[in-house]
Amino acid sequence: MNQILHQFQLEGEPVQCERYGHGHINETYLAVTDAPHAYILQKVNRHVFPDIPGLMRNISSVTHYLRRQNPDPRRVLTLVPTVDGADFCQDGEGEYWRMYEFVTDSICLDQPENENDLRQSGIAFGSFQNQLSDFPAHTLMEIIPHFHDTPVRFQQLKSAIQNDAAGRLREAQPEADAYLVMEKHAGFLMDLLNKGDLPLRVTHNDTKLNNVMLDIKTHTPLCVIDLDTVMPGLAANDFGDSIRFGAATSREDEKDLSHVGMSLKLFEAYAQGFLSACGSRLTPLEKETLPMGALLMTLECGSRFLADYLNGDVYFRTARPGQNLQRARTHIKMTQDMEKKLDSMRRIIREI
Ligand code: ADP
Ligand code: GN1
Ligand code: MG
Repeated sequence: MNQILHQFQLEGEPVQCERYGHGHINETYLAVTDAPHAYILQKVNRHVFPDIPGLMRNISSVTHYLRRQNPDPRRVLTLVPTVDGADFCQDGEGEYWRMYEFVTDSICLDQPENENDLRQSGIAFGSFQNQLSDFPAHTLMEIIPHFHDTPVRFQQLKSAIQNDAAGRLREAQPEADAYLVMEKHAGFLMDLLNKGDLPLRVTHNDTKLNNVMLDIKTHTPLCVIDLDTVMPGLAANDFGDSIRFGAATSREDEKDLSHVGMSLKLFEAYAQGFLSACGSRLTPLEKETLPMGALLMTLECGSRFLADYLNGDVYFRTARPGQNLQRARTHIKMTQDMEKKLDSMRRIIREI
């Protein structure tokens, strides 16, 4: 690891480097030097991202654009250059590595401690979208085609069911059936997009609570992180993925399904934060589609967890056997809960 660390322009000599965080995709390390100075070192997932140099160009141009609006280093994710002045390096095995400044005096939550935490994350992701509203979207590479194209995600689930590559379908048949019943919702947003009724915006596309850094004392937003999937997308999807994760009454992989559901109070708190930061830029139809964004992001993510379980856990990082199936189960229950709460969600949005 020392060899990799020395590829970057560090302040001081590295004295510590250990695995860090709870992301499902990249391999993340916290590195500390004797300066002392803290950095985030990441091995970027080559299996998930087909064009890492292109991905790094996206991140570099987005962070430069954001920095022109706010030069405070805690307010924008900051890439640390390599000794050659590049944004990333490659090791002998062809793996790609990058480094960020560690956002100091910050906290990153896997679950909100209270409603205000979720409201603050809504402000963070809403402001992010707002700050990028005039960003030249055509210069961004589409990092993963069809990333939030729910009908395509259902095709991928159906292929996984058909191939049954890991021989797990028998065990997961009830879950597969449950997703296929809910497939009726899948085309809702893509149909509106294809008809030209919804605009594409520069969106984050992975708006989990643990992809935003809050100030450790005040729990107010510092910056949005995990910019790997920034590309043109729908406002409702950014809104919805935050609800999927942050407004859940349980963890993503809770085994006791009696704890699983969506909290309308947390939904309302996030919606207040998000709309206060970017509501004035959204069209009336975009605002109306926010509740369906929550339902669809939950349905879609759950279908991806199930497909990955059937494929043999090849995409999302798992910490124990069966974790992707447990994630898929919570997302069935969450989606069903959202189906029941759609009218209440719509009322909350109208009232805000
Ligand atoms: P993944 O794509 O695997 O989710 P992330 O970029 O989200 O990777 O990083 C994983 C975790 O590492 C985050 O949830 C956060 O806890 C931590 N992290 C990432 N970047 C920073 C940073 N610049 N400062 C502090 N913590 C960070
Ligand atoms: C992944 O990287 P992370 O853990 O922030 C995934 C998201 C899923 C999420 C589910 C690039 O996000 O799409 O919604 O897991 N990221 C990618 O928790 O696939
Ligand atoms: Mg992440």
